[in-house]
Amino acid sequence: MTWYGNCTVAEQESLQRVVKTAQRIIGAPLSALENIQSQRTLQRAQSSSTWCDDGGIYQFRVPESFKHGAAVGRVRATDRDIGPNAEMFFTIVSGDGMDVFQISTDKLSQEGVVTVNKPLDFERKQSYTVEVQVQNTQVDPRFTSAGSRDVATVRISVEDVDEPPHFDKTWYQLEVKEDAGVGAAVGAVSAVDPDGARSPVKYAIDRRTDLDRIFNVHPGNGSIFLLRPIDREDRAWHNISVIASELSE
Ligand SMILES: [Ca+2]
Ligand SMILES: [Ca+2]
Ligand SMILES: [Ca+2]
Repeated sequence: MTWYGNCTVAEQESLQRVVKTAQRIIGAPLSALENIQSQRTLQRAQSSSTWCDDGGIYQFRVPESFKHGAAVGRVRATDRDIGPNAEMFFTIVSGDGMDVFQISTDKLSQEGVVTVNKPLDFERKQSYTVEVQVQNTQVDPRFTSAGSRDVATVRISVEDVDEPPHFDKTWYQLEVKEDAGVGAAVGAVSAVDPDGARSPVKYAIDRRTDLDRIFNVHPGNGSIFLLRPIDREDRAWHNISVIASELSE
């Protein structure tokens, strides 16, 4: 599921080091070296439109059930420097998944870790794109224009998960007169399968919450009715749970 690509970023510092070394060795004036450097920067800028090996695009897949904080994938940028000059950090700078996903930087591996930030729902949106920027944590201000940062596209496909039915309310308050006879309707509950298949739903009373078997529910339509006579003076409130489950083919 995780795709690793090799990307190139921030070779500017190493170039700077080469320039300085060259200056030391050949004693050339800095202006001439800066000229060479800017030419090389230009060449790099022209050739760096492909950030990652795979056309600058990362492709991740994530099940819609993944919650906040779950890792979706990692992006990696390479830097020819070592030590503090190679330290980088990743940010999401744009894209329709900007709020839905976050990126953090793994300090050990220097990789960007894309994680879920907001709930996913395959039935609502199946793919997102984000632009990820990587930059060095320590940047020489003379070289901020090019080479010290780069951007890659990350496409994230949301995968379908078979989800359980959802009730349209988290709780229902129903009323029934104490003189209602056995078989009288008390009310109804309703749950639907959020998946595209819209599998039929079957209802049942959680018998642990109705040990006296006073209520029953129609398995097909969620209507709740009395199985036994009730007496308000004996008991004014009954708290029962209804279980909705999916009928899979
Ligand atoms: Ca869903
Ligand atoms: Ca689903
Ligand atoms: Ca389902």
